[in-house]
Amino acid sequence: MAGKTSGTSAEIDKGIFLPGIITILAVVVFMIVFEESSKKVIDVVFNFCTDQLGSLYLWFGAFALGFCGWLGFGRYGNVRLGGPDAKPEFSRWSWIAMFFCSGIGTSLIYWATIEWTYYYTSPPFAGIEAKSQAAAQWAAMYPIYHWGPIGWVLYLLCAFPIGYAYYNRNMPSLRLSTGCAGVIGEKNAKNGIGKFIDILMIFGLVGGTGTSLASGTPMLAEAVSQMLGVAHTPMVDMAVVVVWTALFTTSVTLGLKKGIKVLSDINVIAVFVLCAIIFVFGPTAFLISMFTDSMGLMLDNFARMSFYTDPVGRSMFPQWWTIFYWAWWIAYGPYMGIFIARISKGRTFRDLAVTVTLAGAGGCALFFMVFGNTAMYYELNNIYPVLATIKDQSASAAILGVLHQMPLWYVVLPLFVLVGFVYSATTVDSSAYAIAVVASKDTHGDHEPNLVNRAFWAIALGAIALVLMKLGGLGPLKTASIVVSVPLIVLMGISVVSLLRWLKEDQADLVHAKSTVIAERNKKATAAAEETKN
Ligand code: NM2
Repeated sequence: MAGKTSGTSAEIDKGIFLPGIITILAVVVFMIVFEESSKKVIDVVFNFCTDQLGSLYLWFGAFALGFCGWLGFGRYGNVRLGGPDAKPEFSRWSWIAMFFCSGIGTSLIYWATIEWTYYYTSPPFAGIEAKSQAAAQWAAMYPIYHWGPIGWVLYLLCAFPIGYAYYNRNMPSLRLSTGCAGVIGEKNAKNGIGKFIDILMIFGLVGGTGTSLASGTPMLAEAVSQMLGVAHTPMVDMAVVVVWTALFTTSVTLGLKKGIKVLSDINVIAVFVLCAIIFVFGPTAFLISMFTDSMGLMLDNFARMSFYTDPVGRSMFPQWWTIFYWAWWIAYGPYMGIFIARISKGRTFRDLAVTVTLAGAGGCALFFMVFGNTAMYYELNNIYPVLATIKDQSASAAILGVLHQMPLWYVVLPLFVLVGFVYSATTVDSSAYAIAVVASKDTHGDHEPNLVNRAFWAIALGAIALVLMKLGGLGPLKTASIVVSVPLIVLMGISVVSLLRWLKEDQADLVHAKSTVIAERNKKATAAAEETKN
């Protein structure tokens, strides 16, 4: 049933909006009141998920890669969201900027600078000695893998069923439940089961964005304090979250085209300038050479890493890193599916598969090449003690220390702060937008979700991060978002089966459309040949 829409805004679907808020509030309050016991429960569940179910994540990651590859290059590669004649709504540049900035937050620059340190000191695979040459090479490569193609296809997977249901099968809303409709039935997708699915997706996202905001906050607060020459107090942390909330609430209130798109465009330019400065004025030859080496190491070991569980040594490396990462990508998966689908009308399956995977993984790799390898260069050449600073002070202090060593640091630091702010703002504004889309009745045409709906979720996401940070209860929420990823795997799987059913059903039409195009082309070719003959 299509919802009533007024002007250019879509009516709020109270059936999702209210239970969504109530569930989130209930969980947050529960976690605050029963902090200790909820931490314990969640820890047990978390360990169970990563350890006992670890292989499931790895299989799912590999499956997503194979499936997206098949969709892109198999017989459905030419299927276009919105039908054969649909035109893209956004330029290629803005499209890439938007999906990249919506899926990646400030944590990229955080991890890009220091992820390698963990692998350098506790390397994967038996026989690689800590802090050895081999450890350095694996340490430079592994983060690129964790932020690489498998992560991006986990983001992309749901975009196919959700986008196809919305644009090609004309279902009224962009929701995970709609993406599952081919299996659970359209009726169930609209009633309790569907609502449960959507609330689960919202919940995963609240945890995910809360984590992003809270992990980026100390780093940015440290940077701001250094720039302004003030002490890094909890007040600075709070001010960072408040500025952030103002930024992404403004962006999401302005809407997709005037807010989110503009902020993403600005971000990508700032990021390129930042990376270019470090690349050109930094240890360029080392960056290129280490990156090249990483590519070889990754290509050589892609399958090994994708199925590495360390069943005998039980170092927990795969569980704490690869599996945890896959779960984190999955927690964002349905949201990214909705968001990518929303901005991808007029794009073919092939375009989606190739561009999202390559541009996404390539963009992340650029950061690791520039930030991570520069930090590693400083450590290996005794220019700055990254490892010791992390141990004695904090990861944020080490990141700032690395920045201070960088060429043109007085330009780099403010740019870093700008990018840091905008990066998570573009993640949270699109998250708030996606939740608002899910909590709307009908967003077809130019109908954006209601203004109150959009602004509400933006402020709510900021407020939750703030409350939890202040209470120190973010750990459980972060873990909870990982735990939610288990049912999300099942739901993402169901949405894939839905898509296959729809494609099969519609195949007759597709084959017909294709043969019409071929017949048309043949006719034109014959006519042209006739003309040349005459
Ligand atoms: N992922 C890409 O804060 C962020 O960067 C959000 C993190 C899932 C590891 C995404």
